[in-house]
Amino acid sequence: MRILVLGGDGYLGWPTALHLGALGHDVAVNDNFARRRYDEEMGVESLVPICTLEERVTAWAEVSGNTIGSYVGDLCDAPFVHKMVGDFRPDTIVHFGEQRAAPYSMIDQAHCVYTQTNNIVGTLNVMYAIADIDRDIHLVKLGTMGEYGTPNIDIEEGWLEVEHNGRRDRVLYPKRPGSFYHLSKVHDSHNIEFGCRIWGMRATDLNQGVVYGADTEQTKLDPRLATRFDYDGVFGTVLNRMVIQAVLGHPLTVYGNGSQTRGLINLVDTVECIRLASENPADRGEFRVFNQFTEHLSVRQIAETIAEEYPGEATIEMVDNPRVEAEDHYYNAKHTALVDLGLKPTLLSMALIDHLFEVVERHKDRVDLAAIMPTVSWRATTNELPHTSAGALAQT
Ligand code: NAD
Ligand code: USQ
Repeated sequence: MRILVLGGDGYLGWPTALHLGALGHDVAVNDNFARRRYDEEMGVESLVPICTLEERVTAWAEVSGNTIGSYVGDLCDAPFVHKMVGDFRPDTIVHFGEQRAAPYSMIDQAHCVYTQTNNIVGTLNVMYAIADIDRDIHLVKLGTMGEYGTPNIDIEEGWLEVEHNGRRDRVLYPKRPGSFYHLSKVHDSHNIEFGCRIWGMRATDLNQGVVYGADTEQTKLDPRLATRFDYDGVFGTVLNRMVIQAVLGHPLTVYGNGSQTRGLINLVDTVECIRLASENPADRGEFRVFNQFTEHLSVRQIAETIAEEYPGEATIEMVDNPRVEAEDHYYNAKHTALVDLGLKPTLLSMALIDHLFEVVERHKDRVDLAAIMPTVSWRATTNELPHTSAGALAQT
């Protein structure tokens, strides 16, 4: 299968490209390196050192004997996207290529507008390229569990059967997300569902939970194949951050009372879910939604698990929640579709956490302690971050 991975230089996109390549698929990646520029803007770096895309692709050819093609360019550039899709002629497009940090989107107006423009326009350009070039191309799009928010009813996989005033219908599950970033994913989902209806596109929207983990079978083969690992208060995600905090002797930062519950998934399962979705495409005209996570834990449970497992001393600090989010809430989200396709979940275990401690120990000298505490408040419309003119950097 020919698979084009958009955002293929990122935390998830790069290991996915390697996983698909290792399984014999013909893979190319696209990226505009926006993520590397957010690092410059924030003054931070990935904990694990990462090579340039060119070096990564060369290393993969040396290690595996396989080629990964690369298309460097911005998904917001419509002619570029059309040319890339027409040139590579993929069977499947896996779309990771968006600004993905909720705090980044909440810094100020410029970062909000940049995030929504980048994500929504990029996705529309991909949809138009598919519609014009080949409507059989299967779009596998990364969405997020955060699209649903925390409703007081069970969360279904994308669709909801509703009975209202004696009539029934199947509707898109109502969304109530918690940041302008998460909202960009909701807008994408609605646009893609519309594309499936009007153009007969085939699409799978993967509503993924918070990812944790540092490596996969392929990224471990050579240090040049490593993927990024973020820990800062803007781009670091909760479990990865808490592992680093434990190793550094920094208190584990639980926001609010820590009862807020999230779906989690290990990086090795992410790449496998993408394979399963790609190899089992949606039907023509079908907007298929899978909830992509393997277990759910409250933030406090995550902190307690890491603190208990850490061989040294680890303390937990309840930090004033910088976000506006429900802390005590109902949570029961379905996630059976990927298991039905063959996913064998990798659950959080001592072995996995111990491995993460080892990775962090190896690179802990690279951590900037000043970047750990949260700096972005959901309540403010401006803040004290040094750079507030987003996008300027990201789009150069
Ligand atoms: P990432 O920021 O590491 O990777 C995204 C990549 O997309 C980056 O390399 C970036 O440079 C690229 N990109 C952004 N805008 C682009 C544009 N206009 N043109 C071309 N490339 C562009 O993020 P990630 O953690 O790998 O996440 C990938 C996707 O998965 C995102 O869409 C994210 O919303 C989704 N997701 C991530 C998580 C998680 O915990 N990391 C969880 C659920 C969903
Ligand atoms: N949290 C803490 N302490 C921290 C960091 C976070 O308590 O130090 C809490 C947050 O308040 C939130 C939860 O942990 O309640 C998750 O925060 P996060 O930063 O790990 O994840 P989130 O902002 O939701 O975003 C991440 C990815 C995003 C993806 C999303 C999946 O950055 O791309 O879409 O996870 S989900 O959460 O299912 O929407």
